[in-house]
Amino acid sequence: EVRIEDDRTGLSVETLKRAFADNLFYIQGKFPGIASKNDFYMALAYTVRDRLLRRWLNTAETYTRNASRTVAYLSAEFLMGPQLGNNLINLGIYDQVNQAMKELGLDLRDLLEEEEEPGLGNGGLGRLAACYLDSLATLEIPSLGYGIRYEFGIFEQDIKDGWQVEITDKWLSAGNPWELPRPEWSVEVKLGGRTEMRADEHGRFKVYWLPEKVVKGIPYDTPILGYKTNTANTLRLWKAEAVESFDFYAFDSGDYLGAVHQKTVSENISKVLYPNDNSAQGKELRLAQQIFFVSCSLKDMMRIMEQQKVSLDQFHEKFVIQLNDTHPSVAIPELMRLLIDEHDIPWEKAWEITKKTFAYTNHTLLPEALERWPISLFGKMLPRHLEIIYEINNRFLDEVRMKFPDDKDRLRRMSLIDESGERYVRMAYLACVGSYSINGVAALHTELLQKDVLHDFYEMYPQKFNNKTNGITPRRFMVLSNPRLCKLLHSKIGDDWVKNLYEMKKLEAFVDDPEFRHQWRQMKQEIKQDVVDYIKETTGINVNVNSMFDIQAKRFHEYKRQHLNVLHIITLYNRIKANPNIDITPRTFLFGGKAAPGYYMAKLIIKLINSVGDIVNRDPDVRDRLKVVFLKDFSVKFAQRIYPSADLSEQISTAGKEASGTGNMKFALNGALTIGTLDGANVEILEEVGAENFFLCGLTTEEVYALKAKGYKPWEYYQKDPELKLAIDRIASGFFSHGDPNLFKPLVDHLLGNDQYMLMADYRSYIDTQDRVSEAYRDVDRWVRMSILNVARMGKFSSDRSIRDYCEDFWKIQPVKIELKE
Ligand code: 26Y
Repeated sequence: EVRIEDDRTGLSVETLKRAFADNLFYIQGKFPGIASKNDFYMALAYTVRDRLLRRWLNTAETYTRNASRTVAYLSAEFLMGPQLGNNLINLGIYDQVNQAMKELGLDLRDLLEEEEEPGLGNGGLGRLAACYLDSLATLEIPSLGYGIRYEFGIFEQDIKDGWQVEITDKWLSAGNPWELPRPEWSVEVKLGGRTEMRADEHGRFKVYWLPEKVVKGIPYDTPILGYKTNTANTLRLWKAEAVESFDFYAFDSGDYLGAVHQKTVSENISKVLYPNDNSAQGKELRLAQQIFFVSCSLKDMMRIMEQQKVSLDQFHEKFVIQLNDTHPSVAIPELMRLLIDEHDIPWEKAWEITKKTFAYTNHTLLPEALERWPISLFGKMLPRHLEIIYEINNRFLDEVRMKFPDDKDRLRRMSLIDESGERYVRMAYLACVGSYSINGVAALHTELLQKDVLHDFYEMYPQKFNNKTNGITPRRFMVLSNPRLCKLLHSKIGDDWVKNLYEMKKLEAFVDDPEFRHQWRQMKQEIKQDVVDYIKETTGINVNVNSMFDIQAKRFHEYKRQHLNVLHIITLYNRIKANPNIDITPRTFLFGGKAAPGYYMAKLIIKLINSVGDIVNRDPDVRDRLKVVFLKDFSVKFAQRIYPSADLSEQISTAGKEASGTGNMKFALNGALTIGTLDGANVEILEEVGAENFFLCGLTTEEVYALKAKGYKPWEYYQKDPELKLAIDRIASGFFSHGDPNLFKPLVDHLLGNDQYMLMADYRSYIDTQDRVSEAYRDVDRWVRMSILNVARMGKFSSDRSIRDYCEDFWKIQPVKIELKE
């Protein structure tokens, strides 16, 4: 039988080869003899994109026809990672494409490596948004991701002389085959100026906003394919451009250069991702970014409603808007403004709609990460929004007075305006008042929000609060990133777990099978060998494949305590120096992660790791039993390579500081054991895998609070623990800094002075637990069992579970099946 396949949709190896050659010729304009690796990558990417477009259009058509209820996920960050491999997995054509490339003399893995990833996020929060898009599409939930198309994503990290150096991330320079610009859906956003009260054409008084500036937002759409479904949802990112007509004034007056300058100013809005995570800076451009993408997105939703003939009164029925932290929370006054000023809906009605539309996810307990905007800055850029916020606040404080009469202090505490010094708008409070749901991202985190950071709001609106423990997508963080483990799993339990991670439980049946355990260990060795080769290639460092891979990969922040890990390394080193023949479990310490460019202490910790590595890696006494490697430029692409190789996952934040963590889940799902504190989702991981399969250390949140309350004296711990004292003294003496005692002095002073994150208090417990880890690792059989049980019990941490919970608990959205049609 001869089957003729369409070159743009066919999935056979022959058709894929033909389509690939066609795209190389007609899109890239190259023949194989002169094509670069990037040309080949692009040709393949377009070949895959063609195969996705029908799903995408069928999905859009179905949603439009049904006017389906839709989640709009608003996020300033989407840390998507490379798209090609994920699309191959989700389309189910990885093997065919692999074969097609092989027959053309190309290596698919090389082409996958070629992709420049869109690093449009800092870390956890941005990556969570990306995992959620994957799950929404896989669960066939109508949804749109809305964000900013930053021209420069998170900086690239280089290490020079042990220090972090930042390089601009020009991710678009080779072109982006995954996006489609949609200029016909551009919108305009007003900024600055003033408001004025005037009568409209009917003689009614209305507020008019006379902006100083208007910028244009152009949407760029990226398809988000579900895993083995026909659903392809959309990620819509906004690029800022100048509005032509607005430059006319300048042209008229002959100020051509002035007009061109204005154009650059407008385009600056989507120029670069702010590289801070968990610390708000209150910068004007950042507020401009927020209102820009939020206003574009709300107007886009209104356009969609108009197209589907849904009345604006029904906004909250057509859309639920999930706010990914407070970064998009100016959507609350912006929706009010659009409804009241631009669509003549009365305040009460507009407020009812608004309150039923928004849901707010909080991602942090750190006070410095809570966004507050100085009133002066806010009013200058968003004069109308400030008026609306004042009105919301007046009405809200009346409500508080009703519920809690004669409680002046409560009013002061809860006001949306902080009036304790310079006046600020408190964005988290605005989000609480304007949303019908407020959630934390792990059970402990939600509990702490209710008890502490948002306690007053919990008393005011207890019914709004709920927990949604984070999750990760097993498609990217298992199927794509760990083919070896998947193959082994497939031979024992099939692959139902890809869509239902609880199915992983079936693995438990094999834990007593010695042959299976042997295969498990074999597999891990092979993965580690790949990483050993990679490290040799990129750093020149020789790593022992039999050593324990002890990995801490995450953003650098003092609360995450990478320096506690360093104190452990130094302690082991000191033990070797004191007794060179000591019997020690060989370890390789791997670090990865970026520090915010302005965060001095975090950068100093990176320098410390590299300095300790320089000494430890070269000391002949160590005899290769310890290695310290800093892997630069940690990214999604890199994460996928590194998670599968871990034996031990470091999750050692000060209890009460890490909202959830998601790296903890990625490591455990790939068979690493965790050493961790009772913080964030660690608590739930421990509960799932069992305390006997988890290395718990450190103070609990209550103990941290209690110790702070009674007066914490870090210096006493240092004095009382000889190993701790020796470790600190080594740093302070200049031993790791060519004899310079000043280099790490700020760090040492911090630790012995106030030690905000309580490393001194947790040191002993951490070291003792690490000693138990070392002991356990020597018992290969026991370790493998624990590893298997960790993987088997990770069902809860699929982002599919998280998204199902969101859908059922408060989004109230049902799946919509997509039929494939021409
Ligand atoms: C205000 C601005 C500077 C800012 C920018 C980025 C503030 C915070 C952030 C990012 C925060 C973040 O990534 N938080 C992490 O969110 C993850 C997903 O919920 C959690 O797992 C993780 O514990 C939390 O630190």
